[in-house]
Amino acid sequence: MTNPAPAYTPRTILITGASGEFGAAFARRFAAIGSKLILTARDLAKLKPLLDTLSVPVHVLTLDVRDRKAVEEALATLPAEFAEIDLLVNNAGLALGADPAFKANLDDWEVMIDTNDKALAIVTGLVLPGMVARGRGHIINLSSVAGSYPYPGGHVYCASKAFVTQFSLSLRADLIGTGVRVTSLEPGMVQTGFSLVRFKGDAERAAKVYADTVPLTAEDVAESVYWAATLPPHFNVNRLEIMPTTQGPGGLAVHRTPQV
Ligand code: 8X3
Repeated sequence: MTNPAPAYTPRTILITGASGEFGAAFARRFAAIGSKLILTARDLAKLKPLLDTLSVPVHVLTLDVRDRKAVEEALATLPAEFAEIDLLVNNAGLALGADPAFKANLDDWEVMIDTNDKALAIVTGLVLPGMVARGRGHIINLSSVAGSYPYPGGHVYCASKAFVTQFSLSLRADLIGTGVRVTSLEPGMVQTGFSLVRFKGDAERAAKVYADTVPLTAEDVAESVYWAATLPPHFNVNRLEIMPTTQGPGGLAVHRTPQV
């Protein structure tokens, strides 16, 4: 059985952080419906395996999304056939460290804020005017359940994702009547290299996060992005929170001091 054509097909899609597992899964999902792809990655070599599998037109931007000047130049000089971005997937982001805030590495905090928030806002700010001028477009921001549910060791990562969600919702307020859609996508546990990055290469610690349970996969998240992006243009998904069935909120902690 062939899949029915989606109600809406974004023709040109910009995906940031495309060399990671999320980015690759998103790229493949949209390549399957023939969308043209603009992919950003810091390291071209890491993007190569994905590029080898794609049979749609692809424009690669080898840059760090935290480098505002590089992003400005790259977006201002897109080839004509890629210049009209229908869908921006702000995917670049990371968690670094999970120690308590009072033991955290401040460099990690800066990198998370610069990548998850500053870069996401700048890329959005650069792409939005064109979308508004064309009267169509969609921005899907990769937030997280961490933006809604704080947890020990989450501090700046959780806060950075709360920014993404609130930024997305605020954009909706400004974009009413423009035809431009915005979605905050908020996944829970997904088995990717996320934890290996968070724990700085400690594979044993990273593996424990996913041990003895059934996490979501990057393809599951890609399916959510695809769903929101291919709905008919009158239908906006404001927030989409997804989790594995094996995950749920853990409640509030109470410190108790035994009375003597
Ligand atoms: C990733 C989800 O729960 O590891 O954003 O913070 S969680």
